[in-house]
Amino acid sequence: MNTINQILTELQVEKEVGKIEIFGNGLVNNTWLVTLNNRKIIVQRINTNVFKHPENIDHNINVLANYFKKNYPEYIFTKPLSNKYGISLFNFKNEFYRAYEYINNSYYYNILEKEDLAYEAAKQFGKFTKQCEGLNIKELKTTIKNFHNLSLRYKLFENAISKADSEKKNIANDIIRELKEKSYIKDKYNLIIKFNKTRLRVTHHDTKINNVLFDKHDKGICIIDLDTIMPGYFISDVGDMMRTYLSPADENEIDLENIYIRNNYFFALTEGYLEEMNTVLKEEELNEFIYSGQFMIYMQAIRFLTDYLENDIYYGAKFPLENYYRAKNQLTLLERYEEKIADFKTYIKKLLVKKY
Ligand code: GN1
Ligand code: MG
Repeated sequence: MNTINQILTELQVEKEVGKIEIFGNGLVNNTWLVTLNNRKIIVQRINTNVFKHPENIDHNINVLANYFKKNYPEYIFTKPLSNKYGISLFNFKNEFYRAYEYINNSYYYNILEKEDLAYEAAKQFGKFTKQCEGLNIKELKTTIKNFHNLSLRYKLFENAISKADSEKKNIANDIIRELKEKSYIKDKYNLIIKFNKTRLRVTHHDTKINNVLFDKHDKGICIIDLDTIMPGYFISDVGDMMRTYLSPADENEIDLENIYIRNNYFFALTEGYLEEMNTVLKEEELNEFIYSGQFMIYMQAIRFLTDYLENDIYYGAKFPLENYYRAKNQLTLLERYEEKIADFKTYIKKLLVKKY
């Protein structure tokens, strides 16, 4: 019996499997859509090179599901399906799987073509963190240690440079230099942490646009891909939205001309997020709102280039230079973003005076 059938048996789901398709375009886990007679199920295998303790993911999702059930019963929190013993994480031949009910009539986007969607998505992520304010973050586990620790990511990047083969290094020479020139972004991160300029909350850490489900009227239904929910900083969530909502081209775009920043998407995501989070964030955190974009785009550029130098062991690659091109893409995005900082500062200042 194949694994997917085994999972369906565990979950006591009728087993007329019509179709099994690879689903979505996540870089880390494997995901399948299973179409049954009258329902659809998502099955996912957790990448244990990345998530060394899948039980921590399971723990966090259970804590959150209980918390929402008690405090926000209307909130749609996508919990995996459980078997009759309440277990939702299955170990088959040392690989970890879980399954979700597919949410009917839901849609996701890889690239945004309407700013209202940026507003909606940002509101979803803001609302999530805001509603979690009543939960003691000590109840949650860390699913990936140092996941968004930019200081450590920078060290790993330097380490990868020193170990990489010279041919690879030659190809990447210009990007390596430019990323090193931008290490002030990492220095700023160190200061923010050292002086406690932001505090830990429940954050998602992967707020890219395809992690929000929308209904047919483009209203946000819920957030998905909950594996990296853990204690973290709002700059991760806001920054990843800026990284993935502002440009009309995504991280896989090779033609750098297509990468530019759409101001109206920045305004929309800022409004959506702050409508929820303005009462939660402290003034000194609001001051770092724009820095979030630099923080996450820079970190992603470093992560892609580190992976290129380390022979694509983390993200994999569909062609030899894929992660190199992705790093180049993110560096371009960062440059375009930094050109807008002055405008965005003026906008935020006005917004805060006008609204909050
Ligand atoms: C990974 O697998 P996916 O696409 O959900 C990564 C994110 C990166 C993203 C870049 C656990 O997310 O941090 O931003 O790729 N997740 C992990 O596309 O490393
Ligand atoms: Mg993810």
